[in-house]
Formats: sequence, C-alpha cells, structure tokens
Amino acid sequence: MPNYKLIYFNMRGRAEIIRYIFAYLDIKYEDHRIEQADWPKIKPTLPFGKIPVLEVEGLILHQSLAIARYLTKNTDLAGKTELEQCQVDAVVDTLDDFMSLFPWAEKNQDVKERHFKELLTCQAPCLLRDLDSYLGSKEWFIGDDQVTWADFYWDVCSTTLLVLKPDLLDIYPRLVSLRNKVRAIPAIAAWIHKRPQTKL
Ligand code: KDV
Repeated sequence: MPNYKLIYFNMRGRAEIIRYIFAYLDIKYEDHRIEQADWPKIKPTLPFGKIPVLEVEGLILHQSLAIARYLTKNTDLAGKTELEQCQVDAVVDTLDDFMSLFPWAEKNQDVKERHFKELLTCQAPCLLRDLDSYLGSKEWFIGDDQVTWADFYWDVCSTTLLVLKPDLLDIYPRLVSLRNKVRAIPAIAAWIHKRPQTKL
C-alpha cells in the first residue's frame, strides 16, 4: 500500500469525502491538519495553491473529487458498470456544484450571511426536491444493492448543510434515512465517532 498523506485544514470541508473513503476501504493514511496561521506559508508550495491535496509516492494530487475517484477506482464504492459510474459522478457533481456556491471565504460577515441564507432558503429546496425524487424508494442513490461514494458525499454535504439550517431535511425522510444508512456502516460510524469535532 502506498504512503498517503492528506493535507487540509482542521475541518471536514472538502477533505471529508476522502476521509470517509479511506475509512471504508480500511486504508492507512496521515490525516494532516494545518493551522490557518500556517496556510500563507504552505499555499505557494502547492501546484494550484489549494487544499485538500493528497501526497502519494512523491506526487501531490489535488482536487478532492479527482482524489476520491482515484481511491475508489476498482472498488465497490465506484459503481459496478461504466453507466453506474457516470451516475455516481453526476450525483457527486450535483452536490458539489451546490456546495461551491457558498461564499465560504467572504470577509464581510453581512454579505456572507445574506448569501448563505439565500442559498439555504431559496436554492436548497429545489436541489432537495430533485435529490429526493432521484433517490425515490431505492436503497442508495445508484442502484439498490451497493452503497457508492455518491451516498458518502450526500452524508458529508448534508451534515454541513444541517449545521447551517437544522430543519433543512424535515420534509425529506427518505434523504434523512439515506444519511442514517451511510452513518450506520461500521467503518463510517467508527470514523464519525473518532474524528475531531469541528463546525464545518
Ligand atoms: C469552508 C468550507 C465545505 C464543504 C464543501 C467547500 C467547503 C468549504 N470554509 C467548508 N465546507 C465545499
């Protein structure tokens, strides 16, 4: 097994999907969490000045979803067929598009709060309605018999959305139940229990 070092802030954020995948696949890695104060020093050393990155065999891999796709390739988390894999990627991208709309780094707290509120009250309902009908009464987002990393990403993203708006899923019991099924997978449950508790 290669030596893996994951570098991110002390947050779930964009690294958490990678941590879920490592946990589920029982892969050892270093969960390196940097201080905000050290970020300006580290940023210029990275190929695109962004984290998370994953160091593996002397390479610095960037882009959380590319890293997640690399780690899940040829595993049961990827989707069985190429068509299923495309559906997994599409659900992941749909969730990621939405999470990327949030002005996470906005300095003006007024502007930030207004923008967050707008996304959570006006745009989230449309996304949730579509996710709920896409899920339908299936066991998982893609197919009935196997969890994929799209289900993991739903748990990761919805955990943060629920911190921001606790009543977000009150009218979507099937989306809540999907979260609960992901969180009940023993390796994921163990990770959630032992991970550092952070707001985001
Ligand atoms: C921050 C932050 C995120 C989740 C998904 C971007 C994110 C950024 N700061 C926290 N959570 C995408």
